[in-house]
Amino acid sequence: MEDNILNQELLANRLIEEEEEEFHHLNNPADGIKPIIKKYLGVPNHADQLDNKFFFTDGDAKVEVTVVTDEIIRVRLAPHGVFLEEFSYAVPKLEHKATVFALHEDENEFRVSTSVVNCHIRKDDFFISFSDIQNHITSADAVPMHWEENVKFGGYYVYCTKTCASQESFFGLGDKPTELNLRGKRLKNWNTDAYSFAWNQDPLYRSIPFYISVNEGIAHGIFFDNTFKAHFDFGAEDPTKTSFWADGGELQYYYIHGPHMMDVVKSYHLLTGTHPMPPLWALGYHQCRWSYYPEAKVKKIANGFRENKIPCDGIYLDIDYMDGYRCFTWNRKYFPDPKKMIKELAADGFKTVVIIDPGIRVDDNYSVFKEGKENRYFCRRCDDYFMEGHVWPGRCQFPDFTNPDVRTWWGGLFDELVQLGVAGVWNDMNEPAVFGAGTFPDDVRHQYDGFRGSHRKAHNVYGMQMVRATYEGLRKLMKNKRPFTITRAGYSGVQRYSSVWTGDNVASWEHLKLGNIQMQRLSTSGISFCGTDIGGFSGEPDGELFTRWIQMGTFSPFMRAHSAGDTKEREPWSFGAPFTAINRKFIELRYRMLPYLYSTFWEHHRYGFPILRSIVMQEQDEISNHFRQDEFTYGDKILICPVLEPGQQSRKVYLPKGKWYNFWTYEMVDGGKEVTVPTPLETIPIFVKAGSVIPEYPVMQYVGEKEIEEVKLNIYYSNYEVNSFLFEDYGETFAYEQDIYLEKKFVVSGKSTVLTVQQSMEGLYTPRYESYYFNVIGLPFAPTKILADGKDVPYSIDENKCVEFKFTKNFKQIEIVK
Ligand code: MIG
Repeated sequence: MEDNILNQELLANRLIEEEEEEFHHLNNPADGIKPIIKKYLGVPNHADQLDNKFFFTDGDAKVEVTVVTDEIIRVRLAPHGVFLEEFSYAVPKLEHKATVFALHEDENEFRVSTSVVNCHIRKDDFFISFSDIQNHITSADAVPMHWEENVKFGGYYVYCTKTCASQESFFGLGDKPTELNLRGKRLKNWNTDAYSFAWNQDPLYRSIPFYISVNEGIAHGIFFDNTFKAHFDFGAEDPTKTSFWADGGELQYYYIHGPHMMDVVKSYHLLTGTHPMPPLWALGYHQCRWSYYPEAKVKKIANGFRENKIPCDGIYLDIDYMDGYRCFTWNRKYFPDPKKMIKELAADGFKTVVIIDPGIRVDDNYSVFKEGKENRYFCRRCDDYFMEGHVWPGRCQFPDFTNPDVRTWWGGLFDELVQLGVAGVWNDMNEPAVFGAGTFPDDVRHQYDGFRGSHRKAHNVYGMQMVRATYEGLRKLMKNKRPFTITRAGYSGVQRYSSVWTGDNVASWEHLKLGNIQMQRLSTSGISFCGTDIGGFSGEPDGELFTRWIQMGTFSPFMRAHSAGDTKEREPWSFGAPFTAINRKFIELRYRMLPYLYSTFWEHHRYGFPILRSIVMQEQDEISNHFRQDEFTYGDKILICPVLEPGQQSRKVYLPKGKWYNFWTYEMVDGGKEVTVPTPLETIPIFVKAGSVIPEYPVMQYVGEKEIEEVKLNIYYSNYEVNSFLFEDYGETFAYEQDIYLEKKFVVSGKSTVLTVQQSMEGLYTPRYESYYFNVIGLPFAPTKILADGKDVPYSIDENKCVEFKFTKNFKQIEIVK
């Protein structure tokens, strides 16, 4: 290609020379055709303001600085002064929410300020930096923004290089299978089907161009909203520099101020959205395999759960349920009457989830292909040929999910599946994956919601738009019921449409560790509803590894066991004693903690909190915490440390500052240090923050198995005041969007002679149960009486010194008195 350009250039020059001899033209057009090689911003000589946007120019290139909120400032670069049209799949609506902001100018700089941050544009060299109101610089260009012409495709490679401080740490970036702290790494975003991926393999399935820096105890985020192949260097090439760049598109990034990592994550969610509330059952246990078929096998697995008394809600049909892998069809030999089967499964509490891939078999007798062909819904190459490639069904064409008409059509295709009773859809292979070639060639064209582009621009959003079409279709078809969706590929904002799993991992201890990191990282990167294939997709776990994985999975926001087709049976009872009993105990624990997880999900959905929180997110000031990646909290109150080594009988666990209770022994421990915890196979370290109220359901074999008659409230004594929340609603409708839900707040505060618990609530929903069963843990005194809303209530004390009693769910205040 390069040679070609040179030849053309030479040829053009020669022609011009020949012409010039005869006509003596004034100018030499060949001057204009030299590609631009690494051009840097010059000196800003001018500033303009239009509402919340500020423009700076060096006479040719333009930079736009937009005040989005008090904490968020967006920077864009137009190499020749013309910005691309504003459009983003990640940020559906850019609402301007800053109250006060202004432009200042002095002899050294222009400065755009909000009440929280300053964006400095240096007059000498166009360096852009950010500082907080104490004038502490948090992010600064190391060289001016620059670009290089892309001769083959047009447009520019765009680059931003910032300084990297000696102790700066980096987090985020989605599913990268490497250490939690990304310092010293160079990584790439290009969605890739990465079967049996390895530690440090890059890229994987998702592209989340968002990272958080923590330096000198202050966090900020950079969201580089660019869908092209993008690169990040966190001090890898040069320890003093952090860079991000892309093979095309616009240099456009959001600076998101902290100062806490949690603030950054919340602001990132403000831009890109959160997960909708899932149906409550989707927070239960899911069982998957490639594949359970025929029908008798599916039933056998389902019965296995009920017989073994192991709770389970979701059961999956992988690609073999289809007729020749044609999406939206059934293999009638294996599944003669899907409606009947799904109904019977549902009667036993199982929700059926089916896989749907993007490849549509080229087959004129297949209605989906015919419709897509007639309506020109499939992707085409640069010369208008259809994009064809091999995947499971054989030769396939692929819907252009970046076209809104295609999305609507696709969404409608789920009609029959919904009528059959399917409760959820699993979108796989949507990187998109193509056998042999890996993915589509670059020249494939996409409609891109009217903003047109090649596959270079659409590749990283293809999967997200597929699951968006799926989700939006299901949402319409299921009326007021919440659909469940799961996707492999995604881009920033995919959380608005789907849960994700980490793809084709391996049954190894290394992958258990990786999965733990990946889930924390996804949670930090906007994708809270995530999980790994429990047990490892390929390879064979032994009973110990499988059980350790179930234990970790109990605290994954999404909990599903999955395995490849060529592996041995892999259900929670497949490994015999003592594993089955331990697996059961943990899956039961998952169900007991459902109201806690559901409330945590609400905090995510409504307020933008991540579900899993790494230690660094809680105590970023302490540099040693930047390297902790085993422990995390599950919501705000429960600390988990999975056991990640075989044969491990005890392990060290770091507890953040404050008081904690060992979940198993009720022993109280002071945090802010590491403690050694025994880890026999039956347990993993679980600690509960003092002062917490942890709501608990009775064990059920599936969500909705029985009417909840009483909710247990586990109250952990503390001598300082602590708030806890409980969210309740119908669990499967969108009534919550009409504000039909209940938010309860509990305030626990203890003294040496009394523990008080207050409850307040807000909302329009009324749960059906009438009473709470209280279980008070860690009381430092023997009670003489318990007053509930002023009335004496009887109580008992069990062998662990826990105080138990019952009272109405509408209580306002409980006092437990010495
Ligand atoms: O080429 O549908 O990651 O979960 O079981 C393999 C079969 C296709 C890859 C997915 C895996 C799924 C499998 N799929």
